[in-house]
Amino acid sequence: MFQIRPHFAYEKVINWFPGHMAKGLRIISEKLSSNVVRILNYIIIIYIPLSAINLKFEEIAGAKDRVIVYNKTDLADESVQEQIIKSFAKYRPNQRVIFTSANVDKNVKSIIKIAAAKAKEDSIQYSYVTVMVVGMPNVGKSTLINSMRSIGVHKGKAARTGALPGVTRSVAGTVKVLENPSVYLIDTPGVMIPHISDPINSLKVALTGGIRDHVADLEVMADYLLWRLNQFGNFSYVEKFKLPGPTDDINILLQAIGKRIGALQKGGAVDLNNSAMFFVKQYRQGKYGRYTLDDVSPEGIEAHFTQVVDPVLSKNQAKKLEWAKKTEKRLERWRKKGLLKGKNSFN
Ligand SMILES: Nc1nc2c(ncn2[C@@H]2O[C@H](COP(=O)(O)OP(=O)(O)OP(=O)(O)O)[C@@H](O)[C@H]2O)c(=O)[nH]1
Ligand SMILES: [Mg+2]
Repeated sequence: MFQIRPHFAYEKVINWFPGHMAKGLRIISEKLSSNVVRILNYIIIIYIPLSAINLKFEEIAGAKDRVIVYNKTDLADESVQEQIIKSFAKYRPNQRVIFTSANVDKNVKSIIKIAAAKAKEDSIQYSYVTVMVVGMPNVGKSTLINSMRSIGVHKGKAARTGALPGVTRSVAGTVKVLENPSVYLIDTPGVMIPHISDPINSLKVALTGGIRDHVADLEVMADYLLWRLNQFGNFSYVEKFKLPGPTDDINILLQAIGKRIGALQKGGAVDLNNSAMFFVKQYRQGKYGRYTLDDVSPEGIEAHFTQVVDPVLSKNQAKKLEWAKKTEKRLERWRKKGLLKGKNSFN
């Protein structure tokens, strides 16, 4: 009889942090700490609304005014939006949350309005506002910039986009998306969580296209996808690939996919990697319905904020304070020894 595995066993963490991300993160941090950037547009892909929160951005953004944009709403379960709004109202009351489908310009105008309001609010000091767009790879940052530009100043594409993660390689120059008041955007390379700790979270990021496929294992991604579809009671793959019934065995499904699409090796054996890629790609295009892979029940979201996000942020905050104290003590010692003249400068 068909039975679903009670747990998905996966121990390996998929890490992907090429050099351009480290460099990008450093430049993002520098620009945020200067006064160049006044709003942070933080894009999160909606079908992993919690796993795609990169705490590195939270850490470096500090108190900077920010808009949380949940993009690709066309691919996720819409009922999740209400729960996300409620949770942000509770745990992050100062952060605005917007839901978009940047590829079809849906709800993008509201982000331009927020930026324009900020520029007007600060008009005595500034006559423009610069918004930096950050987020994990492949969430739609560059697409959103093009969409804002098309809506705001009716101009064509300024940023390169693509279906693979890692298309934008460096922090770009400013792109004007509105006149009077002037609103400028800065595109940035997608940055993965530097040391992702939960193997399943890393698998979800890979499955939803945040990690290059060659870094992750496509057959494991396909297996996880099958397991989740079975959990959701979505057995549409049975008819699609002419199986006798639902299965919890990825090998059975990949064999059927390979035969159906002709993904065969020289001797006639099924090419499992190509079959897995086909299955995963179809999922990314929304061909298996609109599912959200994180636990977005009120308890699930609460656990994420209180047990994952807040402890990491307060730990980092504590580290920064400790470091500042140590530096102050060291400076004091040097001052006493007469090595420092004014507050911080050497003799
Ligand atoms: N279905 C859907 N696809 C989208 C949406 N927004 C962007 N995309 C697609 O997602 C892919 C990635 O978009 P990009 O704008 O290049 O993503 P990015 O965040 O700039 O990616 P990196 O530069 O690699 O970090 C492209 O194929 C876009 O067409 C959306 O709202 N819905
Ligand atoms: Mg990009």
